Amino acid sequence: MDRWKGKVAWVTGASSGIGKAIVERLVERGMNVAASARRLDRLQALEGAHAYALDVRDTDAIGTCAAAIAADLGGVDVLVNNAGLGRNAPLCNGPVEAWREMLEVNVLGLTVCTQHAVADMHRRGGEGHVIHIASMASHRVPPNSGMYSATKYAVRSLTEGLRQELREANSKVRVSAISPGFVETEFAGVYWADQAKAKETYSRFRVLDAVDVADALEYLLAAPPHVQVHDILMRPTEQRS
Ligand code: NJP
Repeated sequence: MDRWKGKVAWVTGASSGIGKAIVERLVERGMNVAASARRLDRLQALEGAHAYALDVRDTDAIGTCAAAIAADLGGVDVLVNNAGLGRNAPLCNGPVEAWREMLEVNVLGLTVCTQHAVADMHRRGGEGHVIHIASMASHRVPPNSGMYSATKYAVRSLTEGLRQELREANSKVRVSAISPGFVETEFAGVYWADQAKAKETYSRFRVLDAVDVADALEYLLAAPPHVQVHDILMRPTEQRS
């Protein structure tokens, strides 16, 4: 990890859960971290990170945020596309607005953040790394998750699509994904809009902690420049599906 010391990481969705754990880890490893999300107060409480209010559904605002990070910190070397959500929105009767939100955050927002960050990495001429927080739902469709899973299958395609474009351009920038199963965060509360159901989701067996995902991310970053790990699939040991 030493070669990333003093380099700039942009972590989206940094106000809770996996994003927050990743910010804390990268600050600990000496990176200069830009943390973005909508809840600015939460970001400002993250010690040692730089806070940027950003709703990734607003694609113009993503450009403004990327420009602010470049002005403040010099530009991005590592992008962690973590902002994401699921909603309980079945295909037969779910609200279109919930589908739209998942598509805009998990797919479109991630893609626009990537475009800005990769341009930055190339401008800076150095190594760069884009890491998408995907899901085990990128690899099989869990019950009642048709649209959420569709957005995460899209992330899988966007990982490989970007890898191909970067190869074509002889870029030194690497792209990787992490596909976790259940992780105890605010995710289930957002998904069910019901705290009792959220608690139940994480109490059936020992689920992953956000720091377990931060460990996987550190492995991706620490791998030598000639090693590009494509995707890390990780489940709680007791998870069946
Ligand atoms: O969930 P949570 P996780 N604009 O709810 C942000 C994937 N994953 O840490 O804007 C900008 O604690 C939100 O910030 P805020 C999952 O799909 C998880 O588990 O302030 N940011 C918050 O910081 C996602 O991609 C599990 O509300 C927006 C963050 O996203 C990633 O892990 C399993 C936003 C969500 O934090 C992190 O989620 C799996 C917007 N419009 C994949 N909307 C799991 N936890 O079990 C949301 O397979 N955010």
